[in-house]
Amino acid sequence: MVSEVEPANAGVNNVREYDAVVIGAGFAGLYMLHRLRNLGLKVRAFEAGSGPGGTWYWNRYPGARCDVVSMEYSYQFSSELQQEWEWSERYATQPEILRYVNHVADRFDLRRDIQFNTKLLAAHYDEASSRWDLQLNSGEAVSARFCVMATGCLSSANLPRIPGLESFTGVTYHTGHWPHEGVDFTDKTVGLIGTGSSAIQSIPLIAQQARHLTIFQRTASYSIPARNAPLEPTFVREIKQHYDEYRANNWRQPFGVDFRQNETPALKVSDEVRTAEYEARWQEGKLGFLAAFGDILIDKSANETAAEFIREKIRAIVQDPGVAAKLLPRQIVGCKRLCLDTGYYETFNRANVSLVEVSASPITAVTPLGLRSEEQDYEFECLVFATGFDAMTGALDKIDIRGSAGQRLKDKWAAGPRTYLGLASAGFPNLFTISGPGSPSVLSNMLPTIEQHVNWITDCIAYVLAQGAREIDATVPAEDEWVEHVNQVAHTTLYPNCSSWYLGANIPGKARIFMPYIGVPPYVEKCSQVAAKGYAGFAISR
Ligand code: N01
Repeated sequence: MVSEVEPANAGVNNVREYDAVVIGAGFAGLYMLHRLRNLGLKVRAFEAGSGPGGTWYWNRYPGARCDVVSMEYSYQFSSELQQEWEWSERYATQPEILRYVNHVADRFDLRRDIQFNTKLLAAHYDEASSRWDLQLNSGEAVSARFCVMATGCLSSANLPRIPGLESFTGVTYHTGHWPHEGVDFTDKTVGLIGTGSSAIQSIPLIAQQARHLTIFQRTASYSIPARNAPLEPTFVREIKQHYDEYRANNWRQPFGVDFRQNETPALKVSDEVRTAEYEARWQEGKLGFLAAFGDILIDKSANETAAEFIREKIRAIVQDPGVAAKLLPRQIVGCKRLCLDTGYYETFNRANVSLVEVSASPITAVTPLGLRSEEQDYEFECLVFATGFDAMTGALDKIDIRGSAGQRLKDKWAAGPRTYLGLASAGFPNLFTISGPGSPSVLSNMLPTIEQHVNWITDCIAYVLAQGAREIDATVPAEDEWVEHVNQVAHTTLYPNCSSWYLGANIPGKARIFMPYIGVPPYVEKCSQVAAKGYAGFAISR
């Protein structure tokens, strides 16, 4: 078996050697580099983009903004950084988040150890040396003892394979790979496929510029008004004075965000009380709408009360009853990610916007002038794909990762990703994933849980080195038990009940397995216990 596998750096001279490499320089990669460097290791990070930022570097579409409030969506490892950085809005825009990322890269002098414009093509584990051999798209070869994948959960764009795509004579865009110089849609006719978060944020702004915007909707989404506003200095001062308590409180919340979780069941209160609670949360403008009652994500009848409240709002906002009817979502609210918007439903009252339901009449082809559905042809000059990502596994799948005995990660994960804690996968020693499948990741406030992963990995590597050990690898029984547990927890909720990217259902042929772990506090507790027990569930070899 081993002899069949070509080392990733075979035939290349001048292999650069590191103690650790970090793949990606988004929020996860930057902090990982910082921690490993402070451990005294020789570390190098490789990043495909020309600058740091990961998802915030690539997703530059109009209206791109975080859906977690900025005072929470920020690093907490440095109290000085936390105190000195000033967010300007309740929900930060992509340009502001990118400025923050660049500030962090400069403040902690990280750039000197990052190689930009560089993609990892292959990573092969050499059992004889217990090192990872890496092949980069620059032609360079690198060897490292530890390899940390900070490749992001939503970084591999999903471009649907619609026949005729190359024949389109206009310009195409994907929200996840937006041109850095921006796009001026003034006076253009535009077609846009998708109605997820990226579409819901960009549609109102594109509609303000375009001569006509045609939106192709396969599944109507639930969205809550963001009620974004400039941050009040007194509010910021108050949080900064008590930032540690604020963060500590968030760590106790199910999703690691302050959603004011109410444990009362939705059907245990009167209709008036229930509607008043939904109304208060609709006015508040946070994803915490779903925390209004304790059973919204557990019980279908409870869920329907929240779903119907949002449908009622849509009927009230959208003036044309026919268009409103098309915009009414029918699936369980929350089992696809809830969206936050600024004027999304209102945009359908504009004369220059039309909505096409592709669920009723699927898109069959891209034509030179636009799109063809089963019923008719549509023409436009620009075509925007707001079609999402091959989430959680897509970025790793694109790299030829081979562990012990030449096993490919892609093959191992063919029936769904298998990890221990979302941090490691058995048979891939000394390789860690930040926000990997099987960890809370996308069902948490990403920044804190990234930090939790980075801190755990740093402590783990320090432990392995202190033991004078050669390698650390998740054991198969521990991994099997964890995968089973992730699945069991998911099935106590309504999350697996619709065709979401959490399940891989948006990618044709992808295994349908619920990927994120639900529950930040028990997850953090489990990781701490594993570490306290000398990395229980891992095999450490000398
Ligand atoms: O992607 P999505 P996204 N024909 O997968 C449709 C985060 N995020 O980029 O639902 C026709 O949600 C697809 O239809 P359907 C956030 O976690 C955060 O919008 O599969 N339609 C869907 O409508 C979010 O959840 C923020 O039936 C097709 C859309 O395209 C995640 O990223 C902002 C199609 C894709 O929606 C992904 O969001 C943006 C086809 N062949 C993103 N293929 C904030 O922080 C796909 N679709 C606010």
